Amino acid sequence: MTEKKRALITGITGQDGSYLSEFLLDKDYEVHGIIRRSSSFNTNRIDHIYQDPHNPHVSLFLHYGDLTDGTTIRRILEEVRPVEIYNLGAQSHVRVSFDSPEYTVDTVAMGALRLLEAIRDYQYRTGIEVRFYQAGSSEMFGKVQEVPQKETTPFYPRSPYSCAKVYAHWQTLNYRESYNLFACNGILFNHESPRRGETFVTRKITRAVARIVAGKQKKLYLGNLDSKRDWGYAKDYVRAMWMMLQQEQPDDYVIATNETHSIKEFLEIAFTHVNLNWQDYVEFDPRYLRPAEVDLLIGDCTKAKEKLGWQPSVTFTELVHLMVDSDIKALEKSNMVGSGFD
Ligand code: NAP
Ligand code: G4F
Repeated sequence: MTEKKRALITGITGQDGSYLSEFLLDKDYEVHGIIRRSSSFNTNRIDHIYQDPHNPHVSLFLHYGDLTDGTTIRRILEEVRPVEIYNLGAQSHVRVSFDSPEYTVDTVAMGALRLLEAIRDYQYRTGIEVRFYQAGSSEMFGKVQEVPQKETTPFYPRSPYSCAKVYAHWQTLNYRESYNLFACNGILFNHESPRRGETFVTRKITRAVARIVAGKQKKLYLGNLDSKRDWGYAKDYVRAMWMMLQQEQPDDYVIATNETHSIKEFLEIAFTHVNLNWQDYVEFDPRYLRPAEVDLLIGDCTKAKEKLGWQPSVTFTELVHLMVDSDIKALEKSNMVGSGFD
């Protein structure tokens, strides 16, 4: 019997980590994920794929660790011996990165460096060829230099988060060139899903729509409604991560839909879907403004289409509808079991 391919995922409990795990398990990988110790459960996005470690045929394993803790990362690498590593772990909220810049940079920039250093030593000592994926972001393009943004567009980061992502991007490229590491940067534009964190604008809106329909919320407080984003579906985007690591040569790719929409357009589609008018519910709260904003993101994913054969499968309207429908269903379900959270 041939051995299963082993993949290690940082950020496995996040939106992308959960979809990527499902994707890799379907492809018969043995999947290992790093989770943070938390005083309350933080595995709700992967509970449905959790496997009892006592089962001899288990193929999903969880390890306690943190990107700020290099010793543990090295130990996990030695134990797991992965051939593919996906670095998805991050303090990924742009607004929060202005409040906690040191922690954000430690996780996002230094975390990537710690991982790259550990891989360099591990690969050198064992001779195992590791393939590394770095979760880069369209936020790195920041202040508009060119539209649409592609792999060659200059970066102009506008937050502690995106400055840290730029650092991780260049280190990844540097390790590829210096140590012959098979390392790829994905430059992913915003991607959403029913598993999107509740404080990102899309999920905040779709969750509020569900709660307003159920009579549990009266107002939705938001910041800047004029910024524009290129929003895709997270399940499509994790497929692209895997595709990058299956190529003959490592490279960097923009993953996007080539469309851009404002927050107002998102609101319009989400509220109209339940026959409501968003202007009746949305109020401005300056708390949600950022010291510096990214006004316009729209990606050109021609390279990914041509070289990877990747393309998005869900349209903007379909994405908004599926998120609203999912939040309505989730709320109905939680009412049925009598959750005490409302
Ligand atoms: P997410 O839902 O916020 O998940 C982030 C993950 O990182 C969670 O598993 C979180 O653990 C973990 N994490 C946070 N701090 C950590 C630390 N110090 N050490 C180890 N793990 C830590 O993010 P996502 O949307 O899935 O995004 C995945 C990656 O892609 C991130 O790096 C993000 O910056 C990047 N990205 C996302 C998008 C997007 O639109 N979604 C676009 C471009 C790039 P807990 O569950 O315990 O908090
Ligand atoms: O949903 P957001 O917080 O996402 P943002 O800042 O675009 O970042 C996300 O996408 C990046 C890829 O481009 C990732 F790298 C990053 O990790 C994250 O996943 O905000 C989107 C827009 C912003 O312009 C923000 O100012 O929505 C605006 N907005 C308006 N009101 C709000 C709110 N954003 C949030 N989070 N909350 C609001 O109340």
